[in-house]
Formats: sequence, structure tokens, C-alpha cells
Amino acid sequence: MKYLFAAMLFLTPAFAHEYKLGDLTIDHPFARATPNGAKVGGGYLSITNKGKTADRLVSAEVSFATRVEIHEMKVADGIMRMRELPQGLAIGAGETVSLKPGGYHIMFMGLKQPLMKDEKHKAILVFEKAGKLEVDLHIEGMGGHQHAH
Ligand SMILES: [Cu+2]
Repeated sequence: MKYLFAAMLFLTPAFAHEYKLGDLTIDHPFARATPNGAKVGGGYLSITNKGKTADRLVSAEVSFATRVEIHEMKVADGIMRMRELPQGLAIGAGETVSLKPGGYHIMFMGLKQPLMKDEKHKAILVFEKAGKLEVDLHIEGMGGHQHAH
């Protein structure tokens, strides 16, 4: 029984597409496929901080874009607005923060190539305290909104 449990634990990370870095667990990093000629794209993941102190996602490094920023998106006065978080995104002790379409996201700017569904791209996440972590960014289909056009 013990061995079976260990085997399941071993299999879980690949299945769930999950990474650990110190006290941080990073789950399911992905980006949306981009239409031809698009100059920007969004990256998403969730981060759980099991530590006793806050950390920050301060930046990310990818080879397919010239610049990467951490953004926040929210509705203000009925208009969806996006802004850079210059200090990065805080993940408080014991918190889970989700970057997802319509909310916090990693913004890839100056795309050198379109992001194609089912591709995987290396991305390096940079945390203020935990340091750097290389993850596979899975490219998923375009959002429903883009499909409508
Ligand atoms: Cu953005």
C-alpha cells in the first residue's frame, strides 16, 4: 500500500504539470495560442506559497518574446483595463494566487513567432526570494472571445 502511494506521488507531477521551488508550488503554466501577426500573448499559472513569508513573481524569461511584464487586468468604470505591476505579483504566506485569463497574467510582448496550440515553450519564472524555475509552458487553444471573430 505504501509503495502504491509512493508510485502515485511519483506520477502526479507529470500528470498535473506541477512544479516545486522551495515553499512554492507552481501549477499548470500555459499560454493561449495567438493569431498570426499578433504581437502580444498572455501566460497563466497558479502559485501556492506554503512558506511563512511572502514571495513575489517578479518576472519571466522566454525566447519567443522580446519583453515580458507581469500584468493585472480588472474592470474599472465598466472598462477592462490592464496595467503592469512594476513590483511583480505578491504571493502571501499560505496563499494561492492564480494568473488566469481576465485577471493577473504574464504578458509576452514583441512576439517573435505565433504561439501555436499544443506547442511547449520553456519559460523561466523569476521569484524575488525563491529564485528561478524553468517550466514548460503549454500552448492551449485561443480563448472563446478570439474564436468569435
Ligand atoms: Cu497584459
